[in-house]
Amino acid sequence: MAFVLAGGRGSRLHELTDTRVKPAVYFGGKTRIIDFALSNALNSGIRKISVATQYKAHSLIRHLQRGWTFFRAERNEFLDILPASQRVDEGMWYRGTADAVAQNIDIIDSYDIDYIVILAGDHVYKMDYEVMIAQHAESGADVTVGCLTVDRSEASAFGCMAVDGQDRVTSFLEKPKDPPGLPEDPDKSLVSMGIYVFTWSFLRERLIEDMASDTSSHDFGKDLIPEIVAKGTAQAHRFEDSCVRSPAGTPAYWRDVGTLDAFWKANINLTEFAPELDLWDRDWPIWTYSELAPPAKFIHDEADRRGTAVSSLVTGGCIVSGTEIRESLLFTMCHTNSYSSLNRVVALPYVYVARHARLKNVVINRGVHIPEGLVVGEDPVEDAKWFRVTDNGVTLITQRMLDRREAEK
Ligand code: ADQ
Ligand code: ADP
Repeated sequence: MAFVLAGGRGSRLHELTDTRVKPAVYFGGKTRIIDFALSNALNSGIRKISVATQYKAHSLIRHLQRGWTFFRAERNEFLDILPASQRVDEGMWYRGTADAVAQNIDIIDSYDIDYIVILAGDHVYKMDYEVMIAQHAESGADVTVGCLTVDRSEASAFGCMAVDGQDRVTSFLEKPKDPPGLPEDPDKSLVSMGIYVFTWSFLRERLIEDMASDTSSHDFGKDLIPEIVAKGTAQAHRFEDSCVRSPAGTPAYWRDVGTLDAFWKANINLTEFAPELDLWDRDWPIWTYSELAPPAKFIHDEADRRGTAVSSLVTGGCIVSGTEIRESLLFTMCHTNSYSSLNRVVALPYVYVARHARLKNVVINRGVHIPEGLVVGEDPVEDAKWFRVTDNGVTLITQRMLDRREAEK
């Protein structure tokens, strides 16, 4: 089975996660971030999936209920939503990632499984978990940890690992201030993807011990994994061996879109001539709940201004009327009007852009109404008075920010 952790907030996305948890944040035009982990599981042949939720889960649960209905109960297939519901003790929410699994031990027992894959619901990548599970079963390790190589300058956000010649994990440091480099390349570090395969009987025992501990923070990365590594029974699995490359031969793609800059960039990258993440691969589809919508429409206005979108992704239900759109991504049901231009804009569903707006390097939250004549992306000091502007010059616009601006102007 796959157990997907989807309870943490994702605070570095700021107002994008004010009302929804990070796994429920939209990504790529039609999908949400959690769809990648769930689709990987489904495409890997896993038909028993649980999703643990906690923080601001309504949007996520609604998405799963509407869209994730691909399972046949008759064959004992399911997607089970497991909200923190004080099952073990009154007043006790999920205290950490390991506790989110521990509080559901009886439910997992009832699934009658041998192996469990623990996944985070907040990364964008394509991976065949079957390869990793097979490696785990063959090696006889207590846990197999998915890992990849990143620049050492970024590694302090991760669990950093060292391995021996057989890829047995010899050390694991959760988010160290000064991450160790690779022996063969000191500028790179080997880090945990937060993906673990356990033999259930082993994990079950460890979780019961961990639940009773007063000193543990009940977290995989902080507590369980370092302990197992110290015993010498943890094995590394390399993402390169199981990542789904489409087209074949392209670099292994994995992104934590946890900051506004990373979120904006990964979405805008999809508009490139040959994006590193191929959403068009029919062999590894990203399943989702898709809103019923008519085709996107591009129209000339009455003054014969052309509605155009070049190097862009425009989703169903959009109306581009007399607007010039470049290198942008419009999610479902956006509507833009004459004399406006959008340049490197990520517009979530149901964004409305009135006339004479000029927007550049912007993320617009769902349902926002951009007022007539709004200019963003040309004067960062003015933008920062009303909106959230990142160090890299990406601006996030929400309706609340616009309402405040309207009230104070
Ligand atoms: P983090 O990225 O810090 O480190 P963490 O905050 O533990 O990840 O969250 C992992 C997943 O669990 C996320 O999907 C989150 O939504 C979910 N989650 C967090 N708290 C939860 C709770 N109380 N209940 C339910 N779900 C919860 C981890 C590892 C690192 C590794 C990185 C890779 O600890 O070692 O390098 O992931 O991103
Ligand atoms: P989604 O993320 O599914 O597109 P919305 O952006 O419309 O949905 O809302 C995200 C979540 O915030 C939903 O759970 C919704 O119920 C909740 N929500 C939306 N507007 C408000 C509001 N004004 N006050 C409180 N909660 C809200």
